Amino acid sequence: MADVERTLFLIKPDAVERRLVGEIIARFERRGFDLRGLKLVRVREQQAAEHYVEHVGKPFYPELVEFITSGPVVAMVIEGLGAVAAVRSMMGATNPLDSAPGTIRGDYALDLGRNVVHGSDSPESAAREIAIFFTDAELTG
Ligand code: D4T
Repeated sequence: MADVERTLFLIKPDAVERRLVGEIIARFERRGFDLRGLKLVRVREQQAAEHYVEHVGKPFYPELVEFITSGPVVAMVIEGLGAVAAVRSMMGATNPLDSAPGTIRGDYALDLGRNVVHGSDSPESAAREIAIFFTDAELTG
């Protein structure tokens, strides 16, 4: 049996601008996940740098930071059985051209640089990333 996990999930500026927030959150609620944190934020440069620390120095890093700081983002903590892997599978492959239909990216995206959502890739990443976006007092349950 999988463990109950928490994962950090971001609805990126492209999806907020396209008014996809409700549709995306509904998918996780229908699947049976619980929301433990939820807010609309403007990501600061410092937060973006912490969040994308593994990509520092890569050619696409400047665009990555510019994009995630370009407009409001919905930050969420999603909790449930096997949440880290299940949320990743609901997101689809990083490059939307490889994302299966029925996944979030497979249904809503084409462009790798504007790929709609982010989800933590391991329980360790989740703990690190949740702390970048939420204080303990902002999380319920
Ligand atoms: P995020 O972090 O946005 O959920 O994406 P993934 O976890 O699925 O993928 P990632 O960390 O490898 O990439 C982070 C982010 O960088 C963009 N990107 C990635 C890009 O613009 N060009 C590239 O060549 C790669 C590999 C897309 C997602």
